This record gives sequence, structure tokens and C-alpha cells, in this order.
Amino acid sequence: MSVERTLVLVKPDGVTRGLTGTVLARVEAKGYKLVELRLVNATRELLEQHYAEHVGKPFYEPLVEFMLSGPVAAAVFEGQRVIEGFRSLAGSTEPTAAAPGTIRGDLGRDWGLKVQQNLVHGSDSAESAEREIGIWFS
Ligand code: D4T
Repeated sequence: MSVERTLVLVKPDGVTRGLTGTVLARVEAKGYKLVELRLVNATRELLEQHYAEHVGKPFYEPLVEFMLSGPVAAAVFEGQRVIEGFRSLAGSTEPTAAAPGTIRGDLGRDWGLKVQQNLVHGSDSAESAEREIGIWFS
């Protein structure tokens, strides 16, 4: 099995709540290697590329506003099956339903907003990872 890379974002809720270090530490503690890290103030154009599959959906505009509301910590982690491993560690999209023990399950909740503030993003395939790393680390 070849070494994979994945894009991990600590979204503005995680950065604002002071959880960046906690999130990155949990990924490192699982054994994945941190190979890139930067704090980014995203632009609408960058987010339109990143969330291209969601353009036009009801939660798209609230999602963009949320992602523009503060800095995002963008990281690349490396390891065998890191894409699947990180998504398992992150937990399911809705923090209320995410299993305890996962990042979203332990650190997130529903805030009654138009978009789920779920702390982290992780690429969902090797193709997405390559595309997304190019967007955030160009
Ligand atoms: P990301 O992409 O941020 O890692 O999250 P997921 O892979 O878990 O979820 P996603 O791409 O389907 O959605 C992106 C982002 O939009 C929010 N969202 C999503 C929402 O508020 N309501 C919804 O119905 C969906 C599908 C949460 C994550």
C-alpha cells in the first residue's frame, strides 16, 4: 500500500475556539505525519473551487460565510490509508450524530445555524486530496 496524502482543514470554529492544536495533536497521535501547515484567510474564489460540488445547494452560501468568518488552519498529513483514517477519526458530518471518540463527536455540537459547524474537513479520495492540496497550497 503506497503512502497517501490528505488535506485536513481546521475550520474557523475550531481555530476560533482554540482547538487547532488539539485537532492536529489527535491526528499526529494516531501516527500520521504532518508535512505541510499554514493559517489561511480563505477567499470566496478559493472556497468556490474547494466546495465546487456544493455550489447551488441550500447550505452553500451559509457554508461560504462560515468559512470566511475567520482563519482556517490547512494541513497535509501523510501515511498509509490516511484519507480513510482521517475521515474515521473526524466522525460523521453532523457533530450531534458523530460517534464519541471522534473529533466531531468529542469536540462539536449543533449550534442551531444554517450550516453545520463541524470543526474539520478531510479529503474523501486520492483525487480530491490532490485537487484540494493544490488549491490550499498553491
Ligand atoms: P467536509 O467536506 O467539510 O469535510 O465535510 P463532509 O465531507 O463531512 O461533508 P460535505 O462535504 O458533504 O459537506 C461540506 C460541509 O457542508 C456542511 N453541510 C453539509 C451542511 O451544513 N448541511 C448539509 O446538509 C451538508 C451535506 C458540513 C460540511
